[in-house]
Amino acid sequence: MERTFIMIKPDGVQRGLVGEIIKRFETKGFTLVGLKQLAVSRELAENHYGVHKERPFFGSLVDFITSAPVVAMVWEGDGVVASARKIIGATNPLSAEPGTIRGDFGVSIGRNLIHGSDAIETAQTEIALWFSDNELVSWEPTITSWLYE
Ligand code: DAT
Ligand code: MG
Repeated sequence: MERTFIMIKPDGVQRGLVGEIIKRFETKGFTLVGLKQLAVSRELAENHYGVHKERPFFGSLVDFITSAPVVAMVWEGDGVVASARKIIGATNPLSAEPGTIRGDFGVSIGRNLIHGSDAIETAQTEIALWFSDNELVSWEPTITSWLYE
């Protein structure tokens, strides 16, 4: 079953949006298989955002992500990687559609509340970076037959 890595960034935690954000993935019908709050080390932040190393915003992005706790999660379900990106919305919250997390709760690109893996391969790399195997719980919700035909 497909899995994706989702992280509520420091602004989402500080603004008390953890429950609201989790609720959106939960009520959609995805399954939570990993969840933890953590203070992110510089090393982990630089690794996670390594693809943006040469971008002018890299330093401030790493500063931001390490500035306060984040909530890291792994969600599972058919098509969860692409669907989660839709639930999250466009990178710039001012361009993100209403009804998306960034569209409903954000106003600036450097405070866009949440990260979601952008492809299945990226998700696998990010899950391995943020979670050890024994932190992930495989389980099948009893309501599965009411979600999938
Ligand atoms: P996304 O988080 O939608 O996958 P991304 O991978 O292009 O977006 O960029 C990672 C994060 O970097 C993004 O969530 C916020 C920050 N960022 C991206 N572009 C930026 C910019 N032009 N100015 C400031 N921060 C930016
Ligand atoms: Mg990205």
